[in-house]
Amino acid sequence: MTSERYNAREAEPRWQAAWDKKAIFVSKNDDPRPKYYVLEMFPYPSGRIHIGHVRNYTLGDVLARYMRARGFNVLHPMGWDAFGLPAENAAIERKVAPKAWTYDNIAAMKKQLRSIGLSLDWSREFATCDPAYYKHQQKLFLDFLRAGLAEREKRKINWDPVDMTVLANEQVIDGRGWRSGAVVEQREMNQWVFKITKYSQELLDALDTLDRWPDKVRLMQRNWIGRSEGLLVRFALDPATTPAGESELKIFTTRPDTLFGAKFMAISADHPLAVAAAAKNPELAEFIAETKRHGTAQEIIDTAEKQGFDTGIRALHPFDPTWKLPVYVANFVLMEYGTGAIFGCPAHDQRDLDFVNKYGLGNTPVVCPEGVDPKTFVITDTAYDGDGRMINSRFLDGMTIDQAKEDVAKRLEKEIRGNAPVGERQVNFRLRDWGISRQRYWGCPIPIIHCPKCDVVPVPDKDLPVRLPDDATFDKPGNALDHHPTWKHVTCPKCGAKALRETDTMDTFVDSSWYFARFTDPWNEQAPTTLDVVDRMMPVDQYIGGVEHAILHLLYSRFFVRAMKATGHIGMEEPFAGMFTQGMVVHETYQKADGSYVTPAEVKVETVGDARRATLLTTGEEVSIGPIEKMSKSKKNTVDPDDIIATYGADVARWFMLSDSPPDRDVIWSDERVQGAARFVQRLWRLINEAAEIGTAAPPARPASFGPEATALRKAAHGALDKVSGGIERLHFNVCLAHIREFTNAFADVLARGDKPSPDLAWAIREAALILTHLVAPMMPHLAEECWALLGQPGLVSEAGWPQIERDLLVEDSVTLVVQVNGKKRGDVTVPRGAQNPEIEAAVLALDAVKLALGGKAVRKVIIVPMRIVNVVG
Ligand code: ANZ
Ligand code: ZN
Repeated sequence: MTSERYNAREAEPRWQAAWDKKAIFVSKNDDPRPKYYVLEMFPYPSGRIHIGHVRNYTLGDVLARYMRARGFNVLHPMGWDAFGLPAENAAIERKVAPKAWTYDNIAAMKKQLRSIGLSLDWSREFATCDPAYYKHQQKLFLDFLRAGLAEREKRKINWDPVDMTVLANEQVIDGRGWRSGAVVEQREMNQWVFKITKYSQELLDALDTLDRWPDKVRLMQRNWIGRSEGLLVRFALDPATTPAGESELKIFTTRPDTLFGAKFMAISADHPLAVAAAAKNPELAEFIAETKRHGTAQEIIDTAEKQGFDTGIRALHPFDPTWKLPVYVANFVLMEYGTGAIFGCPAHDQRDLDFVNKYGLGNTPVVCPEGVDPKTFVITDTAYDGDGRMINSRFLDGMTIDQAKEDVAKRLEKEIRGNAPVGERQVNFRLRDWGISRQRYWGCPIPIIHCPKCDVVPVPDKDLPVRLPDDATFDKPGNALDHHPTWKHVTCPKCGAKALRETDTMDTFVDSSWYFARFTDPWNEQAPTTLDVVDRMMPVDQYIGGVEHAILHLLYSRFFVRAMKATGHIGMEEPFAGMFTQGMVVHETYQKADGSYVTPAEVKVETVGDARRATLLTTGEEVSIGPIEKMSKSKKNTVDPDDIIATYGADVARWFMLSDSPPDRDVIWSDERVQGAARFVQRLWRLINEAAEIGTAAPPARPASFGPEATALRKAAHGALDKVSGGIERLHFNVCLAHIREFTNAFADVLARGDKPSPDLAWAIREAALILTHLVAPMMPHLAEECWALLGQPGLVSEAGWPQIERDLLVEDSVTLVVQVNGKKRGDVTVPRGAQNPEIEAAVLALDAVKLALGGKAVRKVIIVPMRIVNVVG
């Protein structure tokens, strides 16, 4: 018997090499078996794999290995989301070319990924910064342009005058650029946009079909798309107060029922009426300029104090021309939504209430909650947005909200002013078209040429790819493509005049919006996809990634696939049939007395009594144990996958990642638990060694019958097989691991009995060892290969089929029936499966509870509902 320890460091690279040599994870597009596409969100090549990657890829790998064993043609590819700002920052800070930096990182991370033992098809690998990839992205852009799905549009953007770049809303902090600190300007600039709003309704409706997506992700997308039904209302303006040329104000409301609670009108700082009013009012002009400086990000608007400026203009109530409402310019009204103008009803909208309380405009409640006396119902600091009946609303009084909405809509639709109705029903979406222009070097060039004569000219398909120049320099702020001495100077493909290339590149979210489709045939040089292949291999059956991508990446991808369908590049709408969002890896934090953080590797944690105490390994200085938080560089609470793998091996890291919490929850990194996983590996190895030795004595053929001991073991083995199979399919990996541990314990008990097993038991022991090996193979593939070899099996467990479950071993031996006396439950009874009625009857009548309930009365009848209930009638 071997007592040798399992040596992961020696075994793991050996098995990785064996898998590579046989290319068993390479999937073929002409494989006739049913396909299964597992994909984890591909990484950004930042330089190193972090522990979150290990979790993400392990989850996908378990599923991929399992489905492969179940006989599917599994597609499990990997690539690199390789464009983006960090490469340019590296170029600025370290004077390395973005391309060199990126590919060095890819090489380093690929080596790390290999060390985890993932069953990836590397033959399909690509990086999105490869011209061989982005060439097709440029082709897709041009096809979208021809189909009206891409457009050039003037847009308001945040401009950082120091960094000379456009900033995303998230990069504007208190009105200043996040890097430069310069006051951000709002500029109108030509931007390329994808027309995602053409699909607003469809993207919303189809969410209902995505039944293998988390509800929370679908809800987030629903809110992001933000459909609302409402009414457009044209308010007439009092001519005596209104700048020349203006006569009405159009607003959008979802609450036309509250019209009689109106106290003011508010318009956006960008609204034409605001601009007109400011022309003769310098104070107003200053207020508008100040408001714009604050930026337009939703969060800024939501959190900033509500501020307004009375323009002096008065609007007339649509149901009462003598009722005049002041028109304010307000910082909380966005130009990009609805009409950029609202009427304010403070009693029923918190924002409006905050506003009137500041400016002393008062409020009138118009919806009264059921059961509250309208005479005493007042609103002070908290708006009421619940249900109720209309009050203080003339002809609407007594109606429900819905009735009032309908009544107002009907009346205003019928009322004609000028030659248009005053009210018009409208559906609005929050979703905006996707602006993809970025003033950056390290991104996919937009294949457009600007000609002084022909205006915007698409680069002809035959000239693709438009390649990034390798010799860009980064010594000036702004876009290196724009600074390049020659790159942008071209001749117009239409007329031959001197022309300029578009120097904006695409948002990197474009790169990740179709990579999953490219993986199906990355070898096609002619087109982005190969139709019959992409339609056979897509959709992704199980996509796995972080919830931080629940909105943008997943929504953009859903749009992109629709646009690809419209332009003939794929035959379906939805890219991801199943979506899973994994939790984070978290760790406690350690801080020295001076507040600086130290890494877990630098401290020793001890448990003294009930308390835990942490000290610095080097000096023994006590450090405080802080809260458990997401691993981050700033808090230094990270663990390095390389260290873990070097110390314990990849299988231990994988096992730990799977074992501790459900995969959609956060997992707390714990050294003790990792050591527990390491002990389990050794234990399993010892058990398989013992079993292997016993197994050599087992008869080669399956015995005709099994004794009770062998049967019990076989039941445990097949029971575990059944539960683990179902658990993997539902991604309940932590539950699977609990079943494996339970079965391992049962198996260890049998082996511990020590006496020479009968031939049938020896056979069952060998079977159990093989099943155990299969069960751990998706999670700890290296150890499983080692066990497989030890058990004398041919080939590799990674290419072996999943064991057949013997269903009759899953059937329980006994059944439990509910016992009733005169229809009332009095207990239950357990009898052998297949027991006959007289036997059941005797067992029931022998129960104390039954005797007690009968109270000496004679039994008139016993009714037996097979497998379920016994009713004694007395
Ligand atoms: C009057 C009113 C009374 C409103 C009330 C709400 C409650 P959703 O559901 O998101 O579509 N609104 C309209 N356009 C706006 C803009 N450009 N900027 C800021 N707010 C705007 O929201 C629609 C509601 O948001 C509209 O209904 C409008 O205020 C406001 F008791 O009109 B409501
Ligand atoms: Zn031209």
